[in-house]
Amino acid sequence: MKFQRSDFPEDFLFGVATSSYQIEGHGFGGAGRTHWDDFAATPGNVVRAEHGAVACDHYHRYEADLDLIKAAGFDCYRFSTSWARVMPDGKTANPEGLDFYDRLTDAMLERGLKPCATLYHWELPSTLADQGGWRNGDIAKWFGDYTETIMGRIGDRMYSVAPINEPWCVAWLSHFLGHHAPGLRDIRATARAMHHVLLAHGTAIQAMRGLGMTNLGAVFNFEWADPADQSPDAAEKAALYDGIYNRWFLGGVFNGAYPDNVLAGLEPHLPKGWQDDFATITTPVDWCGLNYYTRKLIAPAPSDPWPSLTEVEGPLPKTFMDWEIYPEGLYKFLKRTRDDYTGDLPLFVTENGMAAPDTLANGRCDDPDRIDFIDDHIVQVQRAIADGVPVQGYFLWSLLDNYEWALGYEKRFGLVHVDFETLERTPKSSYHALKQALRALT
Ligand code: GCO
Repeated sequence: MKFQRSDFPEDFLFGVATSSYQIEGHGFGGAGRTHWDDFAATPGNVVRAEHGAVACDHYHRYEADLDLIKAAGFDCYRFSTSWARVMPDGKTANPEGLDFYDRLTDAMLERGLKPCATLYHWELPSTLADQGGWRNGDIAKWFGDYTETIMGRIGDRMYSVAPINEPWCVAWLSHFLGHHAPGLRDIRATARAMHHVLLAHGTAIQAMRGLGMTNLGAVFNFEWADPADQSPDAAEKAALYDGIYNRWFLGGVFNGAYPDNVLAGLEPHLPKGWQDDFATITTPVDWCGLNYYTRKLIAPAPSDPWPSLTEVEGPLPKTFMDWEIYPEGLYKFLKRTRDDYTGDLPLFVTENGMAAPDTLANGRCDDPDRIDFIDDHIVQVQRAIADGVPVQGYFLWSLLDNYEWALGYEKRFGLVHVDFETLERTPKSSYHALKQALRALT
């Protein structure tokens, strides 16, 4: 790596991120069926119809996985708790599930790792999907109850907690684009999910405040939107994409308002009295997390209904996800988030990383592109810090190769290679490089 720990402020945190359904093995420990199991069981939704029943078997191998995090010199582990493991029917607690997260928490603390929890990384219990899932406004209350159940058990030992990973994915990607569970393509469902996901966020923050918890945040994913050409129409559509993807969620949580250009399309479909919910949605948080991977070039699609826009292929080098590599976008988001929304609030890069078709050869896995990717994005974090943006940590996505949702197991994001036949773990060269960089001080 081109950086070392000593290039950062002393209390800057480095971590890795994972999520429950992507690594644990949802077939174990009495976890309930999720809408991802239903989505994957429907032909055409997921590559080779792959699902998370075994995944990386982290459920049984978590101690060895935490050893890997510790040995690399990371400070934090950003993990998630599965709603359907904790409450298989969405409402009744599963003692085995609570015990698992209790063991996992203690195993982190034994290793001196800071537990950074996310409460929802997309494991909606199927029973709640049956009741409309994110379309149903009652989900905020259901989610609040789940929050109290899981945090009532492990909340006393968390370093930080965020309720919901990537509200845009929960709402737009899953209800408008139909790429993720529940696979809907319905504008009314989308509008409701866009709003209810933030209402659930605020409700969970209030529930955790009620438990006396601190260091609570929100985690958003952002994509930089550039117009595909110089035309005013393309500029307007890029601004709309930015509104839908980025500003809706930041605006809701930090300013108590949604962007006008997005309301123009969604307002007719929002639930009655939606404005009243901002009192809950804007419940203060202690930090803001940014997940950042890429940018998009946006062009008008005049023959489509609202939002009448489309993505066009960009010229930059791409990852195995076909995502353009655009490190500067990370700097731009850190700066803009501070300037327009969060002010002095600490910011964390809660996810950044890339997929590659990594293979094992002679027991080694070389991933030089990932090393460059990380270096190039770290430079942008340093640029933001130099500009006075209060960035306090950086988390890699991900520790392990894992279940990349609709793309199944072939898009490898890990610092550690996983053989999905034997489940053997092999640290890649990026893991070893980071270990060097993070150890430099000690
Ligand atoms: C997300 C999620 C992860 C993904 C990762 C790569 O950002 O979509 O947090 O679950 O695996 O981002 O797509």
